[in-house]
Amino acid sequence: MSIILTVFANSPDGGRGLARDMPVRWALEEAGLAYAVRTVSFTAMKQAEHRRRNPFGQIPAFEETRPEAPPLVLFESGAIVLHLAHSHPGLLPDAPDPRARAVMWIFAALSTVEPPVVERSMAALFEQDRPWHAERLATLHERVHIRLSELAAWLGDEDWLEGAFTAGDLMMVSVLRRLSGSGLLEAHPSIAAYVARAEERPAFRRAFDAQLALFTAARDAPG
Ligand code: GTB
Repeated sequence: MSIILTVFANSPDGGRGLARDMPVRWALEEAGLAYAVRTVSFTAMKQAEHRRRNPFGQIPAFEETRPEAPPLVLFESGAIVLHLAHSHPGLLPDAPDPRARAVMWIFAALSTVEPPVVERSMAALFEQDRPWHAERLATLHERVHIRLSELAAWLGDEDWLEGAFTAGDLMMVSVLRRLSGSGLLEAHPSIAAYVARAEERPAFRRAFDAQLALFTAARDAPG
């Protein structure tokens, strides 16, 4: 089996590992799978060749070549992580009920926690010059705080959402990391500690270092 992950040639995240290839890289590392990287520019991302991999002209895209079956091409970071978690040990419990609960947390990360987090990032990045910016940002911060408080109440003193680390934690932490630098995580110490705990995992470090090396090489390339 060989895997190719398509990622930004020049990530706008400044090497902070905030783009959506990061949860996929992390899942690949947790599962112990080797992969190659294909880079795309912002222009190439919108061309027909890449849109065959991701119809929305975005990263990530994932291709898995297997000897016994036609290549599998996937987009959507959550779907890719779920595919890896289902097909390789290490990211989901084996027992059906704990497995279903871990999958539930992947969806909770993407459909309940992520919307206010992303809306806040977009407002902070692109709406700074609007007269209503401060008021809107305060509203969005409040929405994020509500989700973080609810998550902290669930987590309590536990290390992970469902006892042992799963793909649900991987996806939740990937979403929460988009708050880094906003000061919002620090207001919820148990959530900040949860994110830090996940970032200490060797698989996370390998994934982070790989995307940083790519970012640094692109930044330092002549021309
Ligand atoms: N739902 C899809 C998924 O999860 O795979 C969303 C994919 C997506 O948003 N991809 C973005 C993209 O390709 C990159 S990750 N954008 C280019 C385009 O649409 O033309 C989002 C992202 C971008 C930048 C930062 N950053 O600078 O910190 C963080 C996250």
